[in-house]
Amino acid sequence: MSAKPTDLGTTARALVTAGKGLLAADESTPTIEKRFAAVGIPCDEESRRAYRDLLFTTAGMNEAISGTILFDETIRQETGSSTPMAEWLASVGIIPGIKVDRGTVELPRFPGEKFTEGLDGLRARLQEYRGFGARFTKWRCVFSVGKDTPTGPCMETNAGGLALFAALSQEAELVPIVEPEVLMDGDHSLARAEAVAMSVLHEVFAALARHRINLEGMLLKTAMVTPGARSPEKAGIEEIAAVTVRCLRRSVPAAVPGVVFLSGGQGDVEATERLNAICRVGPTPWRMTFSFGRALQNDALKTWKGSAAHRAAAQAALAHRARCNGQATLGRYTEAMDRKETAA
Ligand code: 5MM
Repeated sequence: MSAKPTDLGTTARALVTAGKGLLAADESTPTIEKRFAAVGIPCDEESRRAYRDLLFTTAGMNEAISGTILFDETIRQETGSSTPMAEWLASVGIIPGIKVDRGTVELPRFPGEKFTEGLDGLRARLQEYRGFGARFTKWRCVFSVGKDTPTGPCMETNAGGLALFAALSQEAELVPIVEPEVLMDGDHSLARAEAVAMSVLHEVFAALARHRINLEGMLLKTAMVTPGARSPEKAGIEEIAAVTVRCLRRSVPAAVPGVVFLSGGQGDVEATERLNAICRVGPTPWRMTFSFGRALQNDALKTWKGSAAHRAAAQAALAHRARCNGQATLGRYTEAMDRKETAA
């Protein structure tokens, strides 16, 4: 066997090390602008740099964070101590990665459905990112759940894009994180969410197989299976955990080393509790962990408010959330961990 698959596999497995997960800090400029605006922080290149610097230099982060996903602008920036961001992360034992898709656009003739752009010129960009020290990549596509959606063409188009992205990443010796996100928006039931997630995953893994993807050298990033955010149906934590794991067992090949969850707009503690329950369900062939954006950063961002005076408190908030989620991956999170923090 050639050295390449082993190297990819080593990185992929390191990203899902027991007790650790990923920090998704790959918000594109329009997205981070929205997040900053919600808490009154002006958005410019320096405020974005200062915020990512705050996140990445949080002491002890490497105890619960195995890897961090960066955005194109961030991988070109430096920490306050003039160290390139990816180099800094690697120096504290956190694997740097990069979001390489260029966002979603309307799928022509399929109103309301999207496809993800970014394949043009990707081969050259991957070489550049490797030069910056990236060891993995991420590509996200989105599916909304409606009466007649996602449609077959939407699933096929996006699955094809994910497969080409994964193939180009592996060719560049970067571990692809394949993220077909089924959105939580909508009033659909838990059963419908599971059926859609299964169809999407079947389509994606069929495309990955056709494109000869090395499954041992990739990760899947997916949403937990929940009823739609506006659904009258309320599912309990244990039910969500059982359905999520059942859906994944029926769809994700055993050769994939890890499944990492996005938070998708769930509450911070809610996301931790559900992850904890998922990780307690029972043996699965792949490790499961978090790759949260909002559910890790919400508190830190609200605390920081763009002021250097609040930097240490914001870092403490991030470290706390990361610790809780790290414990959740071991099924050891308890509500008391969050009570203690509130009391402190
Ligand atoms: C951090 O948000 C990422 C998407 O950013 P853009 O929409 O600006 O491209 C996203 O891919 C993220 O990595 C995952 O969806 C996880 O984030 P959440 O907040 O859902 O945990």
